[in-house]
Amino acid sequence: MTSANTLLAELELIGRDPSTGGYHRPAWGAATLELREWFAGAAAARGLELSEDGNGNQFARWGSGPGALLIGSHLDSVPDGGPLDGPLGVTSAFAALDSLRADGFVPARPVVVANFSDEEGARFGVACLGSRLATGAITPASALALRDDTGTTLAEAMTQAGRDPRAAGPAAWLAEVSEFVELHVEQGRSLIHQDAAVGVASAIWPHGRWRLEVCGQGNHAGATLMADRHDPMLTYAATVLAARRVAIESGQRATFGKLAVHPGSTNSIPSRVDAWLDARAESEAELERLVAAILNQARRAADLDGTTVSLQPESITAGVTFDPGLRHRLATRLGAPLLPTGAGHDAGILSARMPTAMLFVRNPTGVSHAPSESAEPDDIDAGVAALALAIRELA
Ligand code: HGY
Ligand code: MN
Ligand code: MN
Repeated sequence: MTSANTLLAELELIGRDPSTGGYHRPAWGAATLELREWFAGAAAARGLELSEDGNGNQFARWGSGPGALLIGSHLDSVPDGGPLDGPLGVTSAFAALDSLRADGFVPARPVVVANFSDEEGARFGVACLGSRLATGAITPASALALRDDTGTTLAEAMTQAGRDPRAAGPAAWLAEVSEFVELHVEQGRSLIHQDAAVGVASAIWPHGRWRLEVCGQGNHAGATLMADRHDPMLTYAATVLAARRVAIESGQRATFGKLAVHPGSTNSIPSRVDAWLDARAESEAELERLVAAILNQARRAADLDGTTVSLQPESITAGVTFDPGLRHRLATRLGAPLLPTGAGHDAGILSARMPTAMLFVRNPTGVSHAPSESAEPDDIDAGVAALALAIRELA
């Protein structure tokens, strides 16, 4: 019987940047292909039936027939991400099965462990690409045409990984699954404040990603008078500061975490700046207001700078209220608090097709999407025990 801590240690070096301790596990990259091999090995070691749908979502099945309980999470990461966002859910799923089987538990219906492909959307820009494709939340045509920063399409990346992109799209396995329970490291500090090792998700905030494109006039950094400039970097800078002010004033969240400056020359005024806005709010109306206010500020800055701006949505995720019956049943059975999250998850996408729930494991610092993301080994064990209890309760 292996604990989730032991299984996590097996993944420790895969895609790890020794200079930061962070992880680079983009979808269809070498690290995630190695992680797929690990997943296949973990399934084989437990006699679980391994399968993969046309979108790259991997499954390890215990038992046969319809009405399965799905557990698991994802193994890809954001650039320089932490060790737990995703992998904690997958390793805890295998560890929970191990502990149940060690106790002689036999589920009344199949239990399936999932490794969802490209949850972070870090490479192709759309979050939860594997579960969106499987549920029809995005069409194969638009997904396969998505390009990464090098211009490689998802179709090309899948082909290079030995997959057939023509198989991408709505998946048959959805008809055989009746609920999904995803365990995930908490990305925040609620459980610390509530002195609880495990929590149950109540909701996911609506959120999305927009590409801000600012066009100006490339020119010489030394020869161009300040009064004669149309510098897109200034418009971008004003927009970032405005986004922070608007988000603070409205109690929502706005982040510019990715930036591309063209041509990126030290002694040239840029001609164009592309920047990516991640905006999240407690309601759809608040999110709309937040993004509109940021665009308005960008346009005002552009008027002053003599530049032009556009803001294009790239990945939009509606708010999710987790199935009230299921979350209440788990919170009661586990004696765990309910808490909302500002982070998106595959469980959010699948909630459109079946009752889903999430279990959160306490994160002492709350930090995530950064190398220092952590959880205490005892809390990780508590998460596995909670997941095992949830499986007993549901399967
Ligand atoms: O970005 C998110 O909310 C999630 O971690 N993919
Ligand atoms: Mn994440
Ligand atoms: Mn995640």
